[in-house]
Amino acid sequence: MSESQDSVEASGRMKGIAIVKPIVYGNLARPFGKKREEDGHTHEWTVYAKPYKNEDMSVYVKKVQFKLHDSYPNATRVVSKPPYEVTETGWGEFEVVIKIYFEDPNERPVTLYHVLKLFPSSGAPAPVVVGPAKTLVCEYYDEIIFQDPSLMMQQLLTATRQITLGPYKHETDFEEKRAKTEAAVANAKGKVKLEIEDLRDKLKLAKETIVRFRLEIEKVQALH
Ligand code: SLL
Repeated sequence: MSESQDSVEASGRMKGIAIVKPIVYGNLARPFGKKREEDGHTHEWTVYAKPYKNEDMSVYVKKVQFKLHDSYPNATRVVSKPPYEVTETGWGEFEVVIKIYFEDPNERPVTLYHVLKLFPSSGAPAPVVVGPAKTLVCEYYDEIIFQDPSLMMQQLLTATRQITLGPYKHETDFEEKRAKTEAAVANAKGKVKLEIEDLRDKLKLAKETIVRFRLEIEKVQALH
């Protein structure tokens, strides 16, 4: 069999191909305003995984499993069509395990971990607050990378269609976030560069000092 790029291997995988699917996952949380008498719940929340771009993920996603805290009845929730989300009420924050399964059973499921956020004070990053009901949004951008996908998966991944014909946007301005992150990285790079220059100068000085001392020692030894 040829070793050329993009060829289908005996395993049925398209060697040399990587398909990237940007996604957004996280949660919304709306406070009731006061504790609910019967169960002490304080918020209604929705945890989700969705495409970053206007694209119907159900073409290649088989199901999404959300593993909630054990205090919830049937803590493992399976959603087999979009929107891939779970809405519940509760009083506490906990880690939700989001597992995405693909149409191709040979494609390993992808697992995301999201700490459900209900309260604006706890932890970073600062959540976005939207709407009159003071709904909090805590979501993240990520990418699923399909390396050497099967022919079937490659076809599903590229046969995309839109979820909505209307505008498609997120609560979080990820472009702004990208710009800010890039600026922060550039700034950090500058600082590291200065630090390296400083250390290089110190090293140079130390080396020169060693040479000087060595000469001194040789001089003194020559006298004896
Ligand atoms: C905490 N470690 O102590 C976390 C646990 C549990 C969240 C949070 C209620 C579930 C139910 C609920 O919000 N559980 O009543 O069905 O903060």
